[in-house]
Amino acid sequence: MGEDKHLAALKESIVNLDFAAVAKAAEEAMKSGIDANRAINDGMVPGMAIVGDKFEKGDYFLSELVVAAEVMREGIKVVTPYIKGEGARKIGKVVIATVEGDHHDLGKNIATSLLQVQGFEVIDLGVDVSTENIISAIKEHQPSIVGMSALLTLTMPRMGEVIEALKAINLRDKVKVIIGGTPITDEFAASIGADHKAVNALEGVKKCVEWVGAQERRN
Ligand code: B12
Repeated sequence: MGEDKHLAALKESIVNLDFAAVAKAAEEAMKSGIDANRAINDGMVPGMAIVGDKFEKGDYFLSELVVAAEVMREGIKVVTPYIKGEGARKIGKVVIATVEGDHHDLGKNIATSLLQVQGFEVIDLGVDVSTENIISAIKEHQPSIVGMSALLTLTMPRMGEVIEALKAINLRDKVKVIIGGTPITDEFAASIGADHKAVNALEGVKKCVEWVGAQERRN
């Protein structure tokens, strides 16, 4: 089977809400040597995008979104051990959260796994996390990077609130802020003063590695 066929099988298994098929497609993709990040970004994520379109058109209901998310989680579980990284060396600390009012966590969880594989210590605060709780975690853990995820246009402004709260307590210049999620644009990131908008989890994590590398060179 060619690479495209493996990616198509991953995509279809998510669209078809098929647990057995996603596990099989993920295992076969890994056996054939497909990069785990590619399996996620070019196989499973496009499948989720189709599920989203179906939901918008009324072909799928909320219950189907819930199942699709579980199917994708299953696929990610199979490919995660294949993600190549730095191993044991700890290179930095990241506090990560999905902002208040938002329960979408697949993207945040992928970013978390990739960060850990790259050697970051990740404090994952979970979903629906208030600005107050994000700020107190930053005060407690003193990370060099804060990652936030939002999938709803309604919850995106919470990211700006966190940045404003950081400024108010003079911590803004102590942390880099990276944000992600489908509705987030570069313009939005610039408008709230975030340091970076992740194109996808892999690109975002590369930016984090770059940041800590630059910091190490300065120290
Ligand atoms: C799965 C899903 C759900 C699941 C979520 C399950 C879960 N555990 O996450 C459930 C069923 C719970 C759900 C609920 C709802 N959903 Co929903 N959902 C989706 C769907 C289909 C896929 C989202 C997803 O997981 N994508 C895959 C992941 C991997 O992509 P991602 O999050 O963007 O992450 C990637 C990057 O953005 C990046 N990234 C993301 N975050 C971060 C953070 C950092 C730090 C970094 C570095 C990178 C990074 O990395 C990832 C991989 O590359 C989308 C449709 C879509 N096209 O996005 C709708 C969608 C987001 N949902 C939508 C809606 C409306 C809802 C509900 C309001 C529905 C309802 N009527 O109740 C509720 C809201 C619940 C809430 N309060 O949050 C709308 C949002 C519309 C809008 N513009 O606001 C969408 C767009 C569907 C649609 N087309 O209408 N949903």
